[in-house]
Amino acid sequence: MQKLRICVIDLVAKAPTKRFWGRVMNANYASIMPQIVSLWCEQEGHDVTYICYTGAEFETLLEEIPEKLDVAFIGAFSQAGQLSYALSNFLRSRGAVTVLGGPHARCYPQDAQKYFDYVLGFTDKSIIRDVLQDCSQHRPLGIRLSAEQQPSDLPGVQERWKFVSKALEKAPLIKIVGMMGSVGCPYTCSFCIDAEIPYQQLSFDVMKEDLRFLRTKFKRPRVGWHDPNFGVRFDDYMDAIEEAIPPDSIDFIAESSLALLSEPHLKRLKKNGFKAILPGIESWYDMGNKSKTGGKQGLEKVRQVSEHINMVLRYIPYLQANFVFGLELDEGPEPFELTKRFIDMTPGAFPAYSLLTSFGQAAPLNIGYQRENRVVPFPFHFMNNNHVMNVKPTHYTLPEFFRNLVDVTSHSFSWPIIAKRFKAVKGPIPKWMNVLRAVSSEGFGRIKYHTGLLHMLETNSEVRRYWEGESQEIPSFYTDWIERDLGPLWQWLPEGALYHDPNAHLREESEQLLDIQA
Ligand code: B12
Ligand code: SF4
Repeated sequence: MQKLRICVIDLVAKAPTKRFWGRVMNANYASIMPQIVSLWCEQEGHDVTYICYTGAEFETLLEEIPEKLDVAFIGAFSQAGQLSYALSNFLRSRGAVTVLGGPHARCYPQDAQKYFDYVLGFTDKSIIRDVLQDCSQHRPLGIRLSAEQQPSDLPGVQERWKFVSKALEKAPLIKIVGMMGSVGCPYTCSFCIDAEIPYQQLSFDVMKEDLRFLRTKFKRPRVGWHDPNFGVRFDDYMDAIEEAIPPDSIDFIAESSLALLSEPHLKRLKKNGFKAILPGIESWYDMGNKSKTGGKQGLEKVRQVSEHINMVLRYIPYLQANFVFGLELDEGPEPFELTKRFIDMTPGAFPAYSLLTSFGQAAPLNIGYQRENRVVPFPFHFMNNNHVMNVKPTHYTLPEFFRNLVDVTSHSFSWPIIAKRFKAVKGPIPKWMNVLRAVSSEGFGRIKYHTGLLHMLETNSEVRRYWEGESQEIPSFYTDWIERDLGPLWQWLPEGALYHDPNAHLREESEQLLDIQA
C-alpha cells in the first residue's frame, strides 16, 4: 500500500482564545482517541502529523498543517462542528480526503457526512485500516463507518507518548495526562450518550505499565481519567494502582458518580492520591441510582447529597458538582432554590451548571424531544451545554428559566459564597482554583452572558422568535459571533453549514422502519 501523508487534528478549542484559563488548561483537555488514531496510522506505515489545536490564532493552526496531505482526520466536539466543516472544506481544496471522528461524528453523522468523506462512529484499528485502504473521495455525501461496539482494548500512554508529549508542550504551567481504564457505563441516565453503551473494562496491565512509565517522565505526574464513570470496578482499579505505584505518588482527577464514593472508597482514593473528583448530581428529582439517594427528591435529596459531598471533601481536596437544568421534572423556581440551599450547605463544592442539551442521536431521551418537535437547531458552535439550551422547556417560559438561572449563578458566585468556598476547602491550589474559576468565564463570565441573554430574550424579538423555534433565521448576533471566531476559516465554511436538521435522527429511524416494513 502507498505511504500516505496523514494529519490528525484534535480540535480542543473552537476558536482562538486569549483567556488565561484557556491558555493554561486547554492542552490538558486533549482527547485520547486522536493520539491513538495517529499511532494506528503510523503502525500501518504512514507519515503522521498530530496537532492538538488549543486556541492559538488560526494562522498558526494552518501553518502547522502540512501543505501536502492525502488524509486529514479531525476529532471534534459539536461546539467545534462549524470549525471542523470549514477546515474539512479547506483541506479538501488542497486535495486531502477528510475523516471526522469524536463526539460530533457520533451525535450528528447525518449532518457531518455532507462535509466529510468519512464519518466514524465507534472506531477501532480495523475501521482506521478500512479508511486508509479505501482512501477516496465520497462526495457529495460521505460514508459512515462504525465498529459494532467500543474497542475492547486501546493503546496506553506509553505507546502514544510521542503524541501525548506533543500536546502537553502547549500546556505551559500545569500538565495533565489523559488516561482511560474503561468505556461505557452500567448506569442508564437517559440524557447520557453512554446510557445504552455497555461497560467494558480495558486492560489493567496496560494501566499499571502506564502509571509506572509516567513516574519516569514527571517528578509528580497528574492524571485525568477520561472514563465516562470512573471506578465502577472500584477494588480492581485501586488494586491495580496500588500494585503499580507507591501510595499518593500521582495526583489523580476523575469523574465518578456519588454512588461509588462511599467512605471506605474515599479512604482508599485519598491514600492513592486522588485530588479532584467531579460527581454528577444532575437533578433534585431524578437520577437517584446514580447519586445513591434512591427515591428521595427535593429538599430531602439536597440534605442527603450535601452531607455526602461534605464527607467527600474531608478526603478529596477538590470537588466539582455537576448539575443539569431544564430536565423534564424541573418546574418553577424550586430546583434553583434547592440548588442555592445546597450551595449554602456545601460551601466547599464548586458547582458546574449545564443547560439541558440534546446532542443529536447521543442519548435515548433525544428521539422523544424530536418527536415532540422541541429541538431548536442552534448552530453547533454554541452547543457546549452553556451558551444555549436547544430543547424548549415544558414548564418554563424562556425569560423565566434564565431569570432563575441568573439568580442561582449569581448566588453561587457572589463574593460571600466565594469567600466561604475559599475557607471551606483545604490547600492553596484548590482554594485559588475555585477563586480563579469563579471570577473568570465559568462564574462571573456566565452571569454576564446569561444576564445579557435574558435581556435579549425580553427585548429582541428576532432572538426570542429563534429561541422559541418560531423562526429558522439565525439571528445576526450568532452569525457575527461565528464569523468572528472562525476568522480566516469563515470563508471556507460551506454554504448551508450553519444550519442542520434537528430531527435528522428521527427521520432516519422512520425511514429505516419504512424500509423494514416494505
Ligand atoms: C471524558 C469527557 C470529557 C473530558 C475529556 C474530553 C476529551 N477531550 O476527550 C473533559 C472533562 C475535558 C470534557 C470536556 C467537555 N465535554 Co466531555 N465528555 C467526556 C465523556 C465523559 C467521556 C468521553 C470519552 O472519552 N469516552 C470514551 C471514548 C473511547 O469514547 P468516545 O468518546 O465515544 O470515542 C469513540 C468514537 O467517538 C471515536 N473517536 C473519538 N474521538 C475520535 C477522534 C478521531 C480523529 C477519530 C477518527 C475517532 C474518534 O473513537 C472512540 C472509540 O470508539 C463524555 C460522555 C460519555 N459518557 O461518553 C463527555 C462528552 C464527550 N463531553 C461533552 C461535552 C459537551 C463537553 C464540554 C463541551 C463540556 C463543557 N461545557 O465544557 C467540554 C468540551 C471539551 C472540548 N475539548 O471541546 C459531550 C459531547 C457532546 C457533543 N456532541 O459535543 C459528551 C458526549 C457528554 C454529553 N453531554 O453528552 N469531557
Ligand atoms: S453515570 Fe454518568 S456516564 Fe453513566 S450513564 Fe449516567 S451520566 Fe452517563
